[in-house]
Amino acid sequence: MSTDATEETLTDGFNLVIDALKLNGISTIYGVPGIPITDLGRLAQAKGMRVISFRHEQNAGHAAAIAGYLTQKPGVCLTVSAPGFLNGLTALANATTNCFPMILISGSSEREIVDLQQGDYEEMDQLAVAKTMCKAAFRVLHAQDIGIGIARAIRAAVSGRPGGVYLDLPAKLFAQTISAAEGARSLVKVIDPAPRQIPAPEAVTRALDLLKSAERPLIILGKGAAYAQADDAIRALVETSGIPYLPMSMAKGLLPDTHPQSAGAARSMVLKDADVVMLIGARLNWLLSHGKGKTWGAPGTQKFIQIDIQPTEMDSNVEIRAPLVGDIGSCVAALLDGMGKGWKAPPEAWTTAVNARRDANLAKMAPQLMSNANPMNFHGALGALRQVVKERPDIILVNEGANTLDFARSIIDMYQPRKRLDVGTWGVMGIGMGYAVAAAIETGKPVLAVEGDSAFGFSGMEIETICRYNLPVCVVVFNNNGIYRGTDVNPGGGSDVATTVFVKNAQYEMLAQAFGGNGVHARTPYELMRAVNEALDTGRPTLINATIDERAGTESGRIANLNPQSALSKKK
Ligand code: ADP
Ligand code: TPW
Ligand code: MG
Repeated sequence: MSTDATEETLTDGFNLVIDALKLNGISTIYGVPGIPITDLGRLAQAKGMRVISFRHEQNAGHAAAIAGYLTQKPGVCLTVSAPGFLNGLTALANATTNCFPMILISGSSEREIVDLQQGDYEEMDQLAVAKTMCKAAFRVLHAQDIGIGIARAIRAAVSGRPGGVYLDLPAKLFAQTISAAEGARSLVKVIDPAPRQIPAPEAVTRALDLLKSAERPLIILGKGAAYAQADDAIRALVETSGIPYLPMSMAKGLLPDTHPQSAGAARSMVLKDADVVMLIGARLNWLLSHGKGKTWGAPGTQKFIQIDIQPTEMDSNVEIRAPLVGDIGSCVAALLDGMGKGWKAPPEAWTTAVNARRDANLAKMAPQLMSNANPMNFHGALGALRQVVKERPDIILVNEGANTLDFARSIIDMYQPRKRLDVGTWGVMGIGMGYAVAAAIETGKPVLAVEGDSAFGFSGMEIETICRYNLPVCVVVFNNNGIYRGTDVNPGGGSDVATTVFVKNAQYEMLAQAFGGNGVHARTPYELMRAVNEALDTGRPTLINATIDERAGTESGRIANLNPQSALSKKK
């Protein structure tokens, strides 16, 4: 910039984008550089932002999404045009599906050329493509509008039901100059980006009346409840009400899994037998069998109360008798208020039965967790990791895979809110390393990523990113030689291996060694526990290749029922 007093001081698109983000408290960008955004990343670094460069945009996008989940501020992912944009899009769509706030900022080619389809470098009508896959999509054409564009993107991402937002910034925008004074005036600091939404008093009364009438009430906590950061109020509601609660996967730890009211290990029983179910930030989607069918009680015997910020979520699958629309913090506070002093705990017959079932199921599992089978099975390996998390309740657990996911979810107890990050609503593979990187960066806590060998492969190259930034991430690859298990044979009898089988006994630990990290091979639960503890003590990037019996898993883990049956597999 010129120091000549006669010349007006100018700013440009690059500076305005960064100034607008910083003004709104966004201090980290996850992305992959290239035309036209290389200088944007450089300048962001120069101006004190943290810019984390990945090896693939999908992983940067997943990082941004989980940063949004953990902080309630939209995570920002920055990508180049067309192919980079498309690589980031899976993460944007996944964030929207999971109700995580993120903004995908993508450079794009020149509108005039794109719209006439004249074959620009990385030409694509990105805005049109993105629109169908996110909550909102905007394009900024003039430097004067950058402040408004970013303000709109932030508000759209975090207000109401959070989700993914696309922001299209054409190459030409970055070099546009305007006077620095006008630029400064054009920036917007978003006031109250996610306003509280107070529930109607009559809706609160309706919910309380229904809850009072229950003989076998149940509370289900979902990841919306974890996102809301109303931890104390939720705990107070559960404890004041005395009602058994069931945490959905990412809501584990909102109250410690060892809480006396946890019905986590009595899931089948409570879903079937409860007469009134209160959902807090959980949707009645496939993960809850849509609120009907054989997982649930007889049709018409169960009544639902649902707390959600999204009014159209009500009655999405079954009738909601008491919809409570508002933000979870406000709704839970209103319920607590209404319960007052005269609240009566649910009938003891119910709570005793739930606790008995839970304790029996836990007792049944306990000896399996001590398994010293060699090679390890899932219970033996996860029994060791369960102990690690028990001793270090503030570490963050990232988890993906099929068997590796399902077993870890039920075996590893969580003790604190928002410590379990997993495949979420889509059951998507590939979130692992992106989530691990962002969790370490955003929280400063050590991260333990428990990964199926297939799951790990979707983002495995980011082990270099983890080493490059020297992050306290310990990745454990549950190596059972394949997808679900390693024992399938090619039904055609040819020389190709079966579609679910990988190279046998792959040495995943060497991937970490290649980039200066610590690579370890663990064959027993003891070796696994020792290696994980060392990684978490030293904070050194570590990859542990944990050999799991290739016969141990089951097809699709616990959701085999969702597989359409082919004639081939019926024969088996
Ligand atoms: P899970 O997969 O854990 O069951 P879902 O992702 O299905 O959870 O549900 C999360 C729900 O939480 C969504 O319907 C979303 O609208 C809602 N939600 C997210 N944040 C809030 C909030 N602050 N207040 C109220 N509802 C929220
Ligand atoms: C983006 C389908 C679901 S689970 C899984 C795949 C490929 C891997 C299971 O094997 P893994 O775990 O990770 O080794 P384990 O313990 O059972 O052996 N593509 C995407 N998402 C999904 N969900 C799939 C494919 C899938
Ligand atoms: Mg596997």
